[in-house]
Amino acid sequence: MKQIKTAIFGTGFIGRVHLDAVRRLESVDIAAIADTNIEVAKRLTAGFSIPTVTADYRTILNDPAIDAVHICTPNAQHFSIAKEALNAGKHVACEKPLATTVEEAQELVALAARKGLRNCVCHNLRYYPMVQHLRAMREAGELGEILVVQGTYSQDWLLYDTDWNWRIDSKVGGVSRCMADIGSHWFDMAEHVTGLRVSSLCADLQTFHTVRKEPKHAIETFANKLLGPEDYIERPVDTEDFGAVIFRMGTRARGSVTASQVSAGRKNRLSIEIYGTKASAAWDQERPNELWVGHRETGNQLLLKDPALLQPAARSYADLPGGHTEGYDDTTKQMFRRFYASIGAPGSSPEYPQFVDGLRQLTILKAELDSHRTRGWIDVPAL
Ligand code: SOE
Repeated sequence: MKQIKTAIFGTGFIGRVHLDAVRRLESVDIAAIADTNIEVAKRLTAGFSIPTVTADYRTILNDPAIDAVHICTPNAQHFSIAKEALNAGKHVACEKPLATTVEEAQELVALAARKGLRNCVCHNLRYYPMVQHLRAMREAGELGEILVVQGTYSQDWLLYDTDWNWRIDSKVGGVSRCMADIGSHWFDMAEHVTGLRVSSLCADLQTFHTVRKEPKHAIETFANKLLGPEDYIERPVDTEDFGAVIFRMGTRARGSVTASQVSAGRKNRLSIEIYGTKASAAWDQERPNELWVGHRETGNQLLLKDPALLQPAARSYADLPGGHTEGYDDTTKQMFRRFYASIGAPGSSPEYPQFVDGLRQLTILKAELDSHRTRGWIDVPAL
């Protein structure tokens, strides 16, 4: 198979995750890295023998040898860079949220289709092996009809008013923070696993810190815990710390979820519980290799990840034998493996979240923002 040449734009927390994931794929070479902070980019790539490291991503887009690009910049730049990349004929893997508005996302979906280019939006959390097992259990009818879907996505890294990150600034991160950043992962997983669509919702959002102290110098995502009080400037905040959503999935299924970036002790807890007419199942990202299955008439089960015991449809998402933990990094590897396989196999069906899934999440997000503003229920259009 042809060796695919790719590039990564942005070298923050998630750019490094992409770099690690792509380096684990045999058919792909990382040929270039771009970051406006060239020193950070050089530090990251030192020792990796990546031929091009530049502050200007456009020089990479102009290079005909590059087949694909990864967009790992702050959210507000996703739309314009993805548009330029597609127009330059590159396949695109873009971090979520795909854009900051529904209209932008629609334009990207249409452009990618017109150009016939592969497009991926990074809802990687679908690809934990036990999440795929849960999906396959539901497809096999083991849960029965789904009645209730509930959960949370809770983090604590923005609990204090001294906690800062570019996502807090709506001009850089977009008008929504908590719901766009982590609520979108939860809804993507809920729809992916249940096969149902959120049809209407009612949301309540809250900004606990309407003023935060921004560090005088740029810091890495999650690295805010290391600074002292003297290092800050006060800034007004217009993005939410928390959201609660109740929702309907069609005529019968009902659900609720909270997303929070101010929940002490919860580091990255995406938890989802699905209650069906035959059985229930619950999964927690902080214990990703376990799946709880609940029964009415017999004892409950705690399943441990073991490829030999997974549903056949879930097996290819586990690369290691039972007892060998697979985690967050592995989900991105699984996603990009399928993205690059599709580039090497024109005409094949994509087995990863595409721009249309990014558009879906922006549609749900818009409904959440409208609902919060109007204090009422909002219908979520089907795509
Ligand atoms: C920060 O909240 C963040 O890094 C998100 O941007 C990711 O998508 C999520 O996986 C972990 O938390």
